[in-house]
Amino acid sequence: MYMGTLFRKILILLPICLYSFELLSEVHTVKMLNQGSTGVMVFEPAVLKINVGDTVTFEATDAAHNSASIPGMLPPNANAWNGQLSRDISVTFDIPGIYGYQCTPHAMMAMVGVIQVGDDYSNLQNVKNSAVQFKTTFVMNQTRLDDYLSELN
Ligand SMILES: [Cu+2]
Repeated sequence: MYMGTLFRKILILLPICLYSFELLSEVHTVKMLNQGSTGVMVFEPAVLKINVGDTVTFEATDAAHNSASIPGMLPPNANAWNGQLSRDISVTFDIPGIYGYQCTPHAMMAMVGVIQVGDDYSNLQNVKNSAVQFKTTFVMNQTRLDDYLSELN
């Protein structure tokens, strides 16, 4: 009798617990744009702070863009990603730290973005070091990546 009641309570509570857990992780959208509020060839928002376990959908709002992680701008053990041109891609971030990413065909136009996952700054200096080299390839918007990184503090 008692066990039966307890079992029924668990059956009732279990989906509620699973549902609550799901609510904790969010899905964020970053648009890939020819023209944004801060200039041409931009991710919007280009600087994003999210919680561990959140997902970011890079939305192919305008065509001919992609989202790809930049080697040297990932936390240790984090997975790289490399989206296809003109396609949405969703990335779930389970490892905290700073992530730098680019639109591959427009990297030279400083079409880059930064995501901070959790409150972890441990690889920020590594990302900044990589940025010094990376931004030498920019033919415009030379300060963009530095500006984005300076927003993380
Ligand atoms: Cu692009």
